[in-house]
Amino acid sequence: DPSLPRFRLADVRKHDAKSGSPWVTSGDKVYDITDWVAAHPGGDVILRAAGHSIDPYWAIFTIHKAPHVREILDTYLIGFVDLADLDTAGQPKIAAGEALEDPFASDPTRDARLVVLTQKPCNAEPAPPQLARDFTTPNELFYVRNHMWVPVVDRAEADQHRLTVELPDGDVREYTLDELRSRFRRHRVTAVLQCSGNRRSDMTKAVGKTNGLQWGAGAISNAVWEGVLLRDVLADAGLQTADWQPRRAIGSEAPSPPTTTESNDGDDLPETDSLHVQLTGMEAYAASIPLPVALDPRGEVLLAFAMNGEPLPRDHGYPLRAVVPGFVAARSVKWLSRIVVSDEESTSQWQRRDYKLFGPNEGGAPNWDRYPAIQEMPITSAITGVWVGEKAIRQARKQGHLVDWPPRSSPPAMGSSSGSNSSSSRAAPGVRDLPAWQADWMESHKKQQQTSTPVAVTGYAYSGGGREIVRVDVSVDGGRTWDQAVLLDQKEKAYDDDEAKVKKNIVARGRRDFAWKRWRYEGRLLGSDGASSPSEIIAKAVDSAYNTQPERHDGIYNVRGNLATAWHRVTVDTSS
Ligand code: MTE
Ligand code: MO
Repeated sequence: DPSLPRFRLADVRKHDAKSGSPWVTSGDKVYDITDWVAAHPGGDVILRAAGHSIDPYWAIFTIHKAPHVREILDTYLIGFVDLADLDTAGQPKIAAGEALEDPFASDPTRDARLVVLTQKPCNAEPAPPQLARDFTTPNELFYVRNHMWVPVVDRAEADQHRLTVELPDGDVREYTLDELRSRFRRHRVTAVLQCSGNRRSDMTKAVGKTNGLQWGAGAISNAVWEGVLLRDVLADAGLQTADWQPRRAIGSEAPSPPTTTESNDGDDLPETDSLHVQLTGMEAYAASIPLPVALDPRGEVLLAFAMNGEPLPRDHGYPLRAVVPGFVAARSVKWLSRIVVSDEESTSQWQRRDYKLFGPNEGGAPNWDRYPAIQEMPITSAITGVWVGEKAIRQARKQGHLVDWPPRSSPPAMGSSSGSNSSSSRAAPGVRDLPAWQADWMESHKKQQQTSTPVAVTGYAYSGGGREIVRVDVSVDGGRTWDQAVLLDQKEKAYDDDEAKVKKNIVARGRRDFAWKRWRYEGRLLGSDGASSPSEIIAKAVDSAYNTQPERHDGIYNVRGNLATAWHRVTVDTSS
């Protein structure tokens, strides 16, 4: 509309975030976003651009935001930038000394050891040798998956960080971080966070193009989270549903059983099953989980403020984040500022679009509503280190990659393909006591041992929903033969064949385990005639429900490359 006025940039600059009447520009257009900010819960995002161009932000948002957002912005158009302030390309001139607004300028610095996929926003994963070296990932090595910039919360003001809780009846409660810490029972849970895009690059290599960040096997990490239980906070806020009446007293282990008495007036209340908990971060990222997940008396959905004994690092949600153990990490909303219990899922594209799985043939413009959002995670595993040959293995030990290797006092028993499962080797019976065919076999096996190359392999395995990893199968010959890896327990010591420990392991299977299991394997690569050749090393895991991984990526291929969980394969060339 040419009848609209033109504004000098100097005037636009005055309409900053503090002005009470914020404006932004896009190209040569000027928008008054005052009403937008008032109407949108995530309106403070756009406020970051107030007085300036929204285009640098737009570049970030177009990754995810639908064109309809632009249409909304167009309704706030009030005019154009004065011709005197436009360059020859029709873009607002940036005055000397006026830096182009960088939304990421206040992002924290990251550990140099992280493998960076994108800098702005930051997406980075630990490199394989460090990935599963420790049971709990050091905070500075924990993978980072940001959709936007890192919100700035001043250390001095963190205690006053506000969490808004809105209930289905419209009631709103506010908690400061300080209140959450002091008024609620603290809870600790060791849990993996894993992005649905973990190992996406494996699927791409095996099948073809996938959309999204091409993660290696490092979009997963494990930490001890500390915070308060979401269900305690919801109870305190006064949430009631037809089949769930909370005990008000904080510290109670479980909510009271459903009551059917008239006096509870339960008829007017919504059913738990029909509700969702929407979680929104300070930079407007949002997602949701079904309410029953939050209320599960065995559940451990946390509002976390600490990670591995330290305040949350900024990249991981400082000062408050949700942690939904066993679920896709996209639900563990960082920089948490708002919770809404609603009769619908979060309307964000991170809930309704990005984290869904279509069939291998369903590309193009899929019907987004056809399938549910990814919530509980399936099983996966990965190889994080392979060392071939005595020398390399010795070096790996020195470098600490195999520090928690099961102690071995004597060489592996003959007849066991690797001996890696036994720390106390049984003595092999004397060759002369055996039938001839077996003695022959032992001889040839011995020869193979001499002509083959030792290999050490490390990795992790994880399953969602609290299902514990019970077994990891490893093949060093492309899947012709298999052996079992040694699972390391949480105290970083290896299980061994000791009867009592095996029993302990089995008993433990009844419980829920939200952590990963790291594993170690030691075997031998057999070349034909003792000659070395490329070998394919494969790992696949089994969980307590006997779920296992698909053999190939073809069958689970999806255009977004989500949940790339097929057997993990690494080819090693032993000819050098
Ligand atoms: N929360 C906010 N506020 N913003 C985000 O971009 N990314 C989500 C989730 N929570 C995200 C978020 C996704 S997709 C993942 S995989 C995890 O955070 C990553 O958590 P991490 O960076 O602590 O590893
Ligand atoms: Mo993610």
